[in-house]
Amino acid sequence: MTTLDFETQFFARINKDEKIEPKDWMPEKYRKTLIRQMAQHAHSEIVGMLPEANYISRAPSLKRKAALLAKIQDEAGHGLYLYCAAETLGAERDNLMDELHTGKAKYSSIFNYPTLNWADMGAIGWLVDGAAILNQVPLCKCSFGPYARAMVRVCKEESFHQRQGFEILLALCNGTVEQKQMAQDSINRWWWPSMMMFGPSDSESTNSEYSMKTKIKRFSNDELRQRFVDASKPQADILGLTLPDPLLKYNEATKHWDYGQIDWDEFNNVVQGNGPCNKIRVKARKDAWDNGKWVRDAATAYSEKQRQRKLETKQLA
Ligand code: FAQ
Repeated sequence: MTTLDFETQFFARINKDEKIEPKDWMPEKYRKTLIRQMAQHAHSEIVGMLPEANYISRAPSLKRKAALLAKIQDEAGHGLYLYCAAETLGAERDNLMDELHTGKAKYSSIFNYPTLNWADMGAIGWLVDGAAILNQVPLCKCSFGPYARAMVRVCKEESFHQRQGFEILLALCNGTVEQKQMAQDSINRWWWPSMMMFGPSDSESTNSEYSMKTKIKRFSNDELRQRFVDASKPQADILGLTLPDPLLKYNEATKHWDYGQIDWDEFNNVVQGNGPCNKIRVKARKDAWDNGKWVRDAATAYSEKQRQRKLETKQLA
C-alpha cells in the first residue's frame, strides 16, 4: 500500500469515529499535533499546581485544606497520564521536560497570573476548572484512544474541583461584606484570563482546522468559549457576583450571552513568556526537577537492580 492508501484508510476510520491507537498507522502531522497538544496539556496540569499550592498552608480550616490538597494531587495525576499518553507516540519524557524548562513548550496562559488571597482558590476552582471541563469533555471523544480514555477520569476529577471552587465562593458570598468583596475582586481578576484559556479566536487559531478534521478537537475555541460564558452567567447570579464585562448581554435571537472584546495583546504577551508570573512558574518547575534528580536516579538504580536479580534467578533455574 502507498502512503496515500494509508492516509485514505486513516481518514475513513476517523470519519467512522473509530479510535486511533498508538501502533496504528497515522500521518506524521497527526502524531506531531497530538504530541504538541498533549504535552502542552500535561505541562499546564503540572504548572497549574503551583498557584494553588501556595495556599495549602493557608487554608482556613482542616476540611478546606484536605479538599485543596486532594485537588492539587489530582492535577499532578492528570499531568502524569498525559505525559504517558504522549510517550505512546514516541515522545521522550526528558525532552518534554526540557522543552518546558527552556521555555520552548507552551502551557496554559492562565497559570501565569498570581494568587493573591483565599478567594482565588474559589475563583480557580469555579472558573479555571470550569473552563477546563468545557474544553476537556469533548476531548473524551478525541480520535486518539489514549488521550480520550485519560480524559474520562480527568473530567470526573475536574468536576469535583469545580464544585469545591464554587463552594468556597458561595461561603464567602454568604459571609461578611468584606468576604463577598474578596470574592468579587477575585472574579474581576480571573474572569478575562479564564476566557483566554480557550485559545485565540477561530480566525487566528492555527491548529484548529487540522485538529477538527482529524477529530482531535470536536469544537472550535470560540464555540467552547461561548459555552463557558453561557454556563458561567447563571452561576454568577446564584453567587450574587457580577462578571466584569459591561457588554455582557443576553441575545434573544441567538439564545446566547454576547460578551465584550478579549484583550488579545495581553493574551499574546502572556503566551510569549511575559505574563506576571511566567518566570517564577518555570523556575519553580525547573528547581523541582533538578532537586528531584536523586529520586529519579535512585528509582532507576533500584529497577535496574531488580531487573538484574530477575535475570540471575532465571539463569540459575
Ligand atoms: N495558553 O491553534 P490554537 C487545566 C497556543 S488544563 C497558552 O487554537 P490549539 C486544569 C496553542 O498551543 C488547561 N497557549 O491551538 C487545571 C498554539 O500554540 P502552538 C490546559 C495557548 O492547540 C485547572 C497557539 O496558541 N488545557 O486548566 C493557549 O488548536 C486548575 C495557537 O492556538 C488544555 O491544554 C493558552 N490559553 O487549541 C490544572 C486542554 N491557547 O503550539 C490546574 C487541551 C492557545 O501552535 C489547576 N488543549 N495557545 O505554537 C486544547 O484543547 C487546545 O490545545 C487549546 C488550543 C484549546 C488550548
